[in-house]
Amino acid sequence: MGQRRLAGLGAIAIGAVLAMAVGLAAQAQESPLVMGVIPTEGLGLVAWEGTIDDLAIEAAGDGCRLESVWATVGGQFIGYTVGAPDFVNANFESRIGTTLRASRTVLLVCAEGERVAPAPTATATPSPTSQPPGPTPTASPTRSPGATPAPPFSTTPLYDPFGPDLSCSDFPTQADAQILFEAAGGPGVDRHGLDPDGDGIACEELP
Ligand SMILES: [Ca+2]
Repeated sequence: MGQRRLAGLGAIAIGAVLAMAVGLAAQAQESPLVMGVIPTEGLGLVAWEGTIDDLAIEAAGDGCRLESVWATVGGQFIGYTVGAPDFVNANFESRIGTTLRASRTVLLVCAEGERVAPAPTATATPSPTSQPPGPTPTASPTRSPGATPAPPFSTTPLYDPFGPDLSCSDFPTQADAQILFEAAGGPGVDRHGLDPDGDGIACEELP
């Protein structure tokens, strides 16, 4: 009688274990976290199928800044310190490797009191579009104190408007001829014959 009841309980227990195993197997297909819960800080015991780097990313997504991963080999704890130089983790890498198997349960250590905000995308990398600040634009050159501004357009005739007769060839530019032309009475009076066609513009041929 008593033995039968025990047997019944044993069957239930075995059934529960089987159900857990099936559940874990189903979980294993969906998530690299095969068993356990990643803590936000302190210790956690998990079975992870994948690399330690991926585990660190997953942990960061859960609010854990992963400090180290510990596993036992031959009854001895061997640690992998995340982010440490290769030589620090050489023992772990040579005996376990950086890719964990679901069959191996590892101990996680999340940084205490430095809970990181769960990142929406754990693989977020610095934006490639962010560029270092470019050279600051150089200050616009200031006019040196000694530099005199270009003189305003002069309206002073090069010659005496009422002096000796002039021709277009006496002027370097049309503007110079025009000034004298107007000073001498142009366009009403073309004293020097600078506007033979009478359109009011002296010496069109000049530059
Ligand atoms: Ca003319």
